Amino acid sequence: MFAQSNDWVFATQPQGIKLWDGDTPLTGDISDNINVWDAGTEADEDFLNNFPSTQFTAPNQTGPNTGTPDSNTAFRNTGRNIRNYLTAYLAYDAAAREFTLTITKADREALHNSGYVTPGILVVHTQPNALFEEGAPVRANGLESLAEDGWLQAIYDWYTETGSTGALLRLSSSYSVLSPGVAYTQGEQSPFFTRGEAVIAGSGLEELAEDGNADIAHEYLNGLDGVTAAKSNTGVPPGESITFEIDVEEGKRLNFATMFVSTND
Ligand SMILES: [Ca+2]
Ligand SMILES: [Ca+2]
Ligand SMILES: [Ca+2]
Repeated sequence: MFAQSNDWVFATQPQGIKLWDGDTPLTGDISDNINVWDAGTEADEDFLNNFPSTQFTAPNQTGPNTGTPDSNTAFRNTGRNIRNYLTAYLAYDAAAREFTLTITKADREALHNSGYVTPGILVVHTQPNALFEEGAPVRANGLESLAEDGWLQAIYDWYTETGSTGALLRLSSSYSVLSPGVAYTQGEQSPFFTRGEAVIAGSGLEELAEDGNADIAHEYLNGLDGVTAAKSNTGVPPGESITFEIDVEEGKRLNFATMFVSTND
């Protein structure tokens, strides 16, 4: 959040910053990837020119989430020059395999509203709009209280919420449903697929991989000598689990397959 404002936040484009170009990490000044956004949750007062007259900016307001609703609820780019507010620098330590993001507040001492940069949240994701969608109202993910009050806990709790089995509910691959799956016992070699080779015709792997249909694979595997298969009839929503029961001969190996649903195959 840009304090002192009503609901301005500093953030990248909704799709985030691409950290890798092939094997090359992104490093250096990344300020141009960051915008000054209006969250669209609270009407702007004239905080840049007459801060003392504002009633609902943090910290002039009497409490959090206090102010007139924004007549434009779209999360939108103010078009302001980010370098008048902050600069951002990304470094990469190849030995430790760690990125470090350093945000430095601009020198605004000569300006009426010198402002400050509140605590913030950083997420790693594969989604196009992980934190917000440009042009749409903010979602109920805690971003409003970060934008209006510089309060971090709600958005942090939302992104780190876990399901009943401890898996993260948000972001990255944990967001995708897993299809009904098939579990099976085998000898040394998988009867279902061989790495580097085409899918076996009639094995049901194509239907499983593309459509989340485990029935054909289940029937195919149970028809093979020395293989026992079990299937689930339901998929797995984020944070939940499925259980297979399968009888295993001594010395056999266990294998399973399920579709990562938000993919082609
Ligand atoms: Ca606003
Ligand atoms: Ca306010
Ligand atoms: Ca509000």
